[in-house]
Amino acid sequence: MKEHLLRLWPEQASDYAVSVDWLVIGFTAMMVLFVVPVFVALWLFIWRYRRGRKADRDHRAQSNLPIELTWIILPFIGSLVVFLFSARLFFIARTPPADAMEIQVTARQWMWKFQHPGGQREINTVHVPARRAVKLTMISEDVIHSLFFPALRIKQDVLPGRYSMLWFQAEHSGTYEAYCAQYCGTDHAAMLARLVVLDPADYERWLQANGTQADLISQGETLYRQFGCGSCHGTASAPPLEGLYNQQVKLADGSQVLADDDYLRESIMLPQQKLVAGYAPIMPTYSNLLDEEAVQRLVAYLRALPAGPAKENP
Ligand code: HEC
Ligand SMILES: [Cu+2]
Repeated sequence: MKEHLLRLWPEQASDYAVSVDWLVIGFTAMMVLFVVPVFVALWLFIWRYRRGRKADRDHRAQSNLPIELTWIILPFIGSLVVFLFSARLFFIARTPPADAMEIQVTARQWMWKFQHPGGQREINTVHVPARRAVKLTMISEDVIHSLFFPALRIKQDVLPGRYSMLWFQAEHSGTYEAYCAQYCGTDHAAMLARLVVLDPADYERWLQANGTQADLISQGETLYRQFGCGSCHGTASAPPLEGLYNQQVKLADGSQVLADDDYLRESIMLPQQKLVAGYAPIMPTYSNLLDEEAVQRLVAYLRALPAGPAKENP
């Protein structure tokens, strides 16, 4: 961690953080350029036309086209540059690379829980590899929280009932702070977490040392068996789940939805909410049997189910 003469900013742990800082600096500089001439002119006129001063107050309309064009066009271009730069950053922040490593995050009063693809679980600390895109799929078990990584310059609300996403690629190994940035009750201020960025080899070692019996997908498979999902799915009374992920689903009310993470989650937690066309509303509600972490495992399992041989109704 570098020492700075003047620590105005938190450390920069990613290239994205560097870009965000340039945006802030550039925008501030532009605002100074806009504001300083206005205030200089303001004080000049206040001085020149103060009461009692014998100044020429004969105001004839004049115009100077080149000057007017300059003060319209230059700020316009400047604003456009800032807009394009920030639009680009926004776009980057909303589009995780397809090969990003996915970590599941569950927030609750007042802690952060993390699940790795290999099944490793952590509370209030998350280990990630450096120089690798990491995508966080986040949900809350109670109220709205917000996960904020100052060193990465990213922050996102974590909502109950719906997944939200953050992604980043940390460049330097180190330990960075994370905060809950949404007031969420008595111990909100203590809802802190640590982001530990490890060099890829160290991360592999960490995974090994914290290895689990089963990765997230097989943990999901176990739940699938435990909760008897297969007693209906796999028979004619329930839709097949193989290859369902990212497909369009026809609903009983005639509409269509994309079977994304949120849809899979909702289908398990509140199956009557969106009924699949052609099936009876017999699926039990699992919202009081499964917590969000278990649902994340089930969703990971359902996503991994390969599209089986096109099944005719047996
Ligand atoms: C009693 C039978 C039954 C059980 C048990 C059951 N389901 Fe279902 N499931 C259904 C039926 C019927 C539908 C279609 C109607 C609907 O959407 O509710 C369905 C729909 C779904 C869908 C949406 C499918 C689609 O094509 O869009 C998912 C996902 C799902 N179930 C997952 C599960 C999981 C995971 C479990 C176990 C935790 C489970 N189900 C247990 C009967 C069941
Ligand atoms: Cu919180």
